[in-house]
Amino acid sequence: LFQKESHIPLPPKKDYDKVRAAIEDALDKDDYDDGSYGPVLVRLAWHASGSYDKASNTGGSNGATMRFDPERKFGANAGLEVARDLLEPIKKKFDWITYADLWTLAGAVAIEAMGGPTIPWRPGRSDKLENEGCPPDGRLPDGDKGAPHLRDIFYRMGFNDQEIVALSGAHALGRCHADRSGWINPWTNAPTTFSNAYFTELRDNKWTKKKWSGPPQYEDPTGTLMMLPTDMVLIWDKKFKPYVMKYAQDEESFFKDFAAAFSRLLELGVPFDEPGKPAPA
Ligand code: CCH
Repeated sequence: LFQKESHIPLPPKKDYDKVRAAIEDALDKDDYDDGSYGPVLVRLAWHASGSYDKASNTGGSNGATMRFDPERKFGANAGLEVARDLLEPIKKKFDWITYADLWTLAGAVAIEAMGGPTIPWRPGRSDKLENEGCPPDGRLPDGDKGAPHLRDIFYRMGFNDQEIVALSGAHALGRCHADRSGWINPWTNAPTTFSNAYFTELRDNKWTKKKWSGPPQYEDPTGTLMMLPTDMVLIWDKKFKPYVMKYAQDEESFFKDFAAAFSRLLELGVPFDEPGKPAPA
């Protein structure tokens, strides 16, 4: 009996710190974009989660349905295969973690590694099968729309105006890619550093409509930085603007509010055993 038992494999120890370390190791690469995969990992975590609809309790990070058609082919998700492919060897190595947990953890780890706040994160998401269904297209925001659209999209997830502005501060990171969204350029001069620079740029820079044949975007006087129409809305709308001014002035309050909102975003629709309490590893 003793011998027989010794052949039963032990269940893997779920060491999330090892996964965190592997994600951190994969972040920096000199010849990719601005030198880091961090921004695109944050975008993957956001797009996996931002499909949530509170009324029907559908969509969200649980399920990792972006592995499948049609969701992986949604226009909004163009380019996110870069992030999913980067994480694939980590998923192979730590095969006990679900894609849904891995993608959201990668977003949290990336924010932290780029100098941002600690993002409360806990495991507990499961992966759906291919035939279990993707959320419908059109649940993520379109950059060329106005304030009503932003509110429709984020209120549907259960966020308020303050949280919309806080979450938008993630555009301190990364850039637009002509071949992914049609837009070009980064929002800030330090796109691999998490900071309140998105808000200081919105507040302090002079933004004018770019004259080109591409989709509508705004540029600073040097033409190197950009804002989407939905970014400009945050200083044009009288209810959004006070939060832009607050976060531009006070980075600590931005970090605190961003961490809370981003953590909640990653958990939308996830059926944790004990709401509010970390699930056991
Ligand atoms: Fe975003 N985002 N985002 N975004 N986004 C893009 C890139 C990033 C919108 C549109 C775009 C959030 C909110 C919005 C990131 C995080 C967040 C791009 C360029 C578009 C377009 C894609 C490309 O070409 O590669 C719109 C509209 C909204 C409305 O609210 C929120 C919320 C978050 C996270 C909390 C990050 C990070 C990037 C950079 C990705 C990269 O690859 O550099």
